[in-house]
Amino acid sequence: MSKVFDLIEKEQQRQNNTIELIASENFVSDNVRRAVGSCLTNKYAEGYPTTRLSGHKGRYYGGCTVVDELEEYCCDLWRQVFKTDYHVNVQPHSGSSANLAAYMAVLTPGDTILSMSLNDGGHLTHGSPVNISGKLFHIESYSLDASGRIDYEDIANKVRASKPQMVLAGASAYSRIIDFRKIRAILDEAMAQDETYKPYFMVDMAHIAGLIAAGEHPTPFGLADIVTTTTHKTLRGTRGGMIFCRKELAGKIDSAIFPCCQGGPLEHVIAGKAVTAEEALTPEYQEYIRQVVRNSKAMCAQFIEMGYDVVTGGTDNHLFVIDLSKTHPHLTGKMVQNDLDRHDITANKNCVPFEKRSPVETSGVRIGTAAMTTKGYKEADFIAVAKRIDEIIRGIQA
Ligand code: DSN
Repeated sequence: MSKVFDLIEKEQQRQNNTIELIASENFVSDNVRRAVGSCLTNKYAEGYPTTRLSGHKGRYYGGCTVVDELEEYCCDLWRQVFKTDYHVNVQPHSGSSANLAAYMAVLTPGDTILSMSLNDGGHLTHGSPVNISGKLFHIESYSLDASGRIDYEDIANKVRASKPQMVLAGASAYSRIIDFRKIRAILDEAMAQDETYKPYFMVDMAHIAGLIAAGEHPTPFGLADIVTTTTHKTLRGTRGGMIFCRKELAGKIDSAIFPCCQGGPLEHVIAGKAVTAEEALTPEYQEYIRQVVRNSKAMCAQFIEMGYDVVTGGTDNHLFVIDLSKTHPHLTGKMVQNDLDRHDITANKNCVPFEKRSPVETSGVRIGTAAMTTKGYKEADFIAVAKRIDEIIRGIQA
């Protein structure tokens, strides 16, 4: 056996034997793995299917008849999953590529993006100074209120004050419903007051995409101009990204992915995305998502009952963030993450709103229920895990 397969076996054992609470991870089906490990990995297919309506059609290589059909099938499935007629591009290799392409499609370097900062629960690619998004664009951040919820009044004020070319909603550590309708209304009002103002509304739904697909979170479709996502979090699919957009932006989005930000698409991964969509359309998947949310609420309530401070005081989705800064000021998120690791529980340190520590230390821990719900955990199991985590935390020597 080669060293690589030894290591894969070790990782398989790790995944079998740990309690996985990282909110962005999940366990894919055997069919997703079959598709991603298939012969499609051998095929080069720069370009788009010949039937593409965006104006970008045709591949730069021969032998693409099958992958053309596959890619269009994949796009059709995802429109069904999200009950939308938006244009969809399934070629982004990741959420980061999808976001960069979305910015490149409609913005010019130097334009202003109004988004949630990484520290407050946003994402690295939403304008962090260390990411290309923060290097190419001017970033303004909207605030959270004292309870840690998005301050929509602050979005309205900042839209009026700095007239961003894009308002970006979406988060990687935010446990509450995001009111896309309210943000749309803020932008509509600003546009009504200034006819020359034409901002784009983009939603990065990566974390909550599965909830949106199952009707457990309000949809951004029909409200946002561009919607990006990954396929591997609550959607429980292969790793990768996608971009949806209003039809009039189709040409810009397609050329921003290829040739601007990427070369050849990963057709084996597109096959994995298609299988993911087939699965997301089943009643079993919808019930899975409902259980993810029930589990998250039950576990979160248990932490609160044990005296923990949960950001926003609860959760509406698949995750929540425990803020240790008041209840356990001597502990950092890093210390808790490391100790949980030692006890075969995997979670990640996370900044909390108004964080005083560095992103390497942090004062919080993010917990998600999507992965262990796939393994069959119910509310009682998550409550038991919460109690175990409390024991471990109480045992940490600061
Ligand atoms: N960094 C990922 C997460 O854990 O939320 C998202 O890309």
